Amino acid sequence: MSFQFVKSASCLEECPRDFRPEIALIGRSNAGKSSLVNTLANSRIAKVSQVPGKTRLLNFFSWNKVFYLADLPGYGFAKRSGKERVSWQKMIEDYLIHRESLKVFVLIMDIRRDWTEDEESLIRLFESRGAKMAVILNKTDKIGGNLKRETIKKMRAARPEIEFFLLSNKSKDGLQEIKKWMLHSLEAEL
Ligand SMILES: Nc1nc2c(ncn2[C@@H]2O[C@H](COP(=O)(O)OP(=O)(O)O)[C@@H](O)[C@H]2O)c(=O)[nH]1
Ligand SMILES: [Mg+2]
Repeated sequence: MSFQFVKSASCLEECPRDFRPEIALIGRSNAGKSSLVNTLANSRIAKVSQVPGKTRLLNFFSWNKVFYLADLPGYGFAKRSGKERVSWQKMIEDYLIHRESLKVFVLIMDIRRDWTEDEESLIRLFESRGAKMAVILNKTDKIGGNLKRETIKKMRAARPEIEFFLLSNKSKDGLQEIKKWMLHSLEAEL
C-alpha cells in the first residue's frame, strides 16, 4: 500500500484534475478522519489535530497511485461564526455535488455520538449522487464490547441500506474490513 500526500485545496477548482476514482472522508471535527488516513497509510502523513476544527482545506492523498483519498474539513460548528459555517457549506457542497471523480463516500463518526440532522443531510446528499457509501463508527476502544455491538446493530436496523463498520484507530480493530471495502468499491470504478 503506498500513500502520498498530494495537495491541499480550498475550493473545487484546486482539486487534482487527473480524475482518478476518489473516496471522500467526511465527519464532524475530531471524529478521526485524519487518524484514519494515517492508520490506512500506516504512517503519519495526515495532521491529527489536538484543537478541533482547525483544518479548513481538503487534503488529497494518493493511494497506490491509482486512487485519491480526500480528507475533508470537519463539520459541527458550535464554536464557529455564521460566516465560517456558510463558507464551509459552500465549499463542501460544491465538492460533494460537482466532483465527478468522487465515487465513494465515507462518513466517520465517534461511536459515542448520536446520529443528528447533520448526518442525515449528508446522507441525503450522498444518496442524491448515487455513490457508494459507508459509515464508520470510530473510537470503539472508548466503549465496552457489548455497547459497541448493540450500537452497530441499532444503526444497521435503522438504516439497512447503509454499510456500517466499527473502527478503532488506536487498536486498529476493524481496519482490514474497511480497507477491503474501500478498495473493492474503488476498483469497481476503474
Ligand atoms: N481513543 C481513540 N482516539 C482516537 C481515535 N481516532 C482518533 N482519535 C483521536 O481523536 C482526536 C481527533 O482525531 P483526528 O484524526 O484529528 O480527527 P479529525 O478532526 O476528524 O481529522 C485525536 O486526538 C486522535 O488521536 C480512536 O479510534 N480511538
Ligand atoms: Mg483532520
